[in-house]
Amino acid sequence: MANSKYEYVRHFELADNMLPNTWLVVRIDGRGFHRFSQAHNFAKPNDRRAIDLMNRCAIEVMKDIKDIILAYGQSDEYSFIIPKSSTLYSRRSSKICSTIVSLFASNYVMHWAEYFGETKLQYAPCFDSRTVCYPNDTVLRDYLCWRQADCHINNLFNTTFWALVNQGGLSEEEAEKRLRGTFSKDKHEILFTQFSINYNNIEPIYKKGSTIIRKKTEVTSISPNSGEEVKRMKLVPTAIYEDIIGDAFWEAHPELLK
Ligand code: DGT
Ligand code: MG
Ligand code: MG
Repeated sequence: MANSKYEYVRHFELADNMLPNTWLVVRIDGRGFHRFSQAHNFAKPNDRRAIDLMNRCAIEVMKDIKDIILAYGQSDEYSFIIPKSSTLYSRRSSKICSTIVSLFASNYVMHWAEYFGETKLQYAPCFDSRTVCYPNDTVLRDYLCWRQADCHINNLFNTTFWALVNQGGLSEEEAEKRLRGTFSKDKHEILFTQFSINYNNIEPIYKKGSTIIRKKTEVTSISPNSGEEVKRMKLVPTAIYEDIIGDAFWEAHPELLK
């Protein structure tokens, strides 16, 4: 078909291909989740249903978009890591991040009731997204360290804050004031001496956030021909709650940075 006289408008679209041979990271973040968490009565400081739903969405995204090798999530955010060698959508930034965030949000709505049961979804949740490229393995690891350290700092603060309010009888303003200027060790101390909480014993999912990797897993399916059970090994996106700042995680998964 001949080009229409209107087709020149195509040239107003700018190319946004990300640099070759760099790590691509797509981070999505819930829009206004301060309000969203209140509207849906999220437990404080952490709502396990909300975390499990976020993890489920990330797993569904990874099942669909095979280029993603790892995802890391905490609070209302998730980061998806795409390797240097990937040519996904010709590395077009907006194509990649809009596809990932849209898939994530639709899964969030689709699976909401499985995690929240009788608590009805009050309004449509929304997530923003961005694509960033990182030039080498060190910067990529530093990026993930930054997000996990953020999880740790916020979780320690929130755990102490809500202990002071819920168990210590302080108002939110008083708790805020009590914690102003305190260091990590002071919060550990408050938790331990005032509330007999040993922060080290808090579940790793809250302290470390969630990392999704493709784990070799035995899966059973029914052969369409024979009707018999067939067992085979498959790479299945699976949530783990480990430290990803130290070297141990990366040494245990050398395939990630190869
Ligand atoms: P934004 O991202 O600029 O649109 O604004 P927000 O409100 O989403 O703020 P953000 O992303 O900095 O912080 C995440 C909010 O979500 C924060 O207010 C705490 C809340 N949130 C996330 N997970 C939980 C949870 O498990 N329990 C509770 N109670 N709140 C949570
Ligand atoms: Mg947010
Ligand atoms: Mg956030």
